[in-house]
Amino acid sequence: MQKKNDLLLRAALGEEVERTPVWLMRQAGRILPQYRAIRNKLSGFKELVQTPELACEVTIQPVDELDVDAAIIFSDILEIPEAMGLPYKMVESKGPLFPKTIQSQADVDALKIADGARDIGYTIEAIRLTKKALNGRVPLIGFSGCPWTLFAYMIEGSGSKTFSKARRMLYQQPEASHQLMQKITLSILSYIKAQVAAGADLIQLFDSWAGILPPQQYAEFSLPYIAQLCDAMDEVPVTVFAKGAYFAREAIGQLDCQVVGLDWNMSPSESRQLIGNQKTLQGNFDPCLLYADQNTIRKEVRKMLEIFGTNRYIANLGHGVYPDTPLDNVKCFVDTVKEYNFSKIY
Ligand code: 1CP
Repeated sequence: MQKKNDLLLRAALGEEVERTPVWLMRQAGRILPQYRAIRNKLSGFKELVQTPELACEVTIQPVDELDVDAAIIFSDILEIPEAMGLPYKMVESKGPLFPKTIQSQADVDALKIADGARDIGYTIEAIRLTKKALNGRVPLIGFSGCPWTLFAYMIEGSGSKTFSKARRMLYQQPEASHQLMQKITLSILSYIKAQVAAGADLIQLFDSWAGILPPQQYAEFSLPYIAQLCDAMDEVPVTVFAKGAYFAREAIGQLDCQVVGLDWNMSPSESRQLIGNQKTLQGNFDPCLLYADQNTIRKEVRKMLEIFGTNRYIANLGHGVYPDTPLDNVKCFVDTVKEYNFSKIY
């Protein structure tokens, strides 16, 4: 039997590890030819998400191909808005689109609180299948978008550079905004609890659009809801990745989570100082550096590992890997982390 790899979980909990665990955000996806082969046979992205056997297969592909220390379940953050009553389409090479959006108190009232196990049962089933297929090989990460990031898509209706409609809503209808945030939070909670019950070993919360809010609004409309989620999740470690929220690092350090994700704009040493020693840090290699030559990649990875140190650290990128990144460079990133000589710095 293969040896159980629980490096990620031990690092998340602050236990000693023989080497730094490594995985990549968006590792299951278009960087892998195996993924593209499956994807091209289907009607679209949603068919892949909603077919548990296929979602399981593409979740395991990067574990086989890249030998990373974790799998992340293949799904999307937009399953929750859909489960609450706002269906989306994934438009090829453009991104998500919600034909109906939330604009008023009446729209908020009409949404339901999702029941994760029932309404997103296909991903819960995919977790069950993946957990069984992995058989302890590496931990399985479950995930959700954070309330603010889901709110942003539900108001805006699609991706956006500014999310100005979503931000406008916070100023014009603060009460309805809080009510929506609360409904989203309860939906997320039901969903991540179901993920854990199905076998997820760690939950990562993505606040991908954290960085577009002013600090005060982030403190009012995002953090309290993330805090509710962290407070209610004591079964497994939780990672909070708030992209661009450099201004909120101190407050994120106070959340009841075990891991804080950093993007590539955040300095490791400054982040450690602001967040404190009680959290594991995750990140924060610039995904664009993976377009550089491999000597540069190796040099920069070692630099990153030296700065973060061996304690309470998980190696990753500062955001998702870009789909056209050369696969050999992704492998170079993973292998350099795994080959790094710990003894040198003891
Ligand atoms: O063509 C394709 O196959 C679709 C591309 C794709 C993929 C592979 C989308 C559309 N979603 C996913 C999977 C996905 N999404 C995962 C799978 C597991 C893994 O990481 O390997 C995860 C964790 C997500 C999460 C997600 N979806 C986030 C949060 C993380 C982040 O990158 O910030 C966000 C913001 C989304 C929305 C989304 N889904 C897809 C796209 C193109 C977008 C971004 C839309 C925009 O521009 O705002």
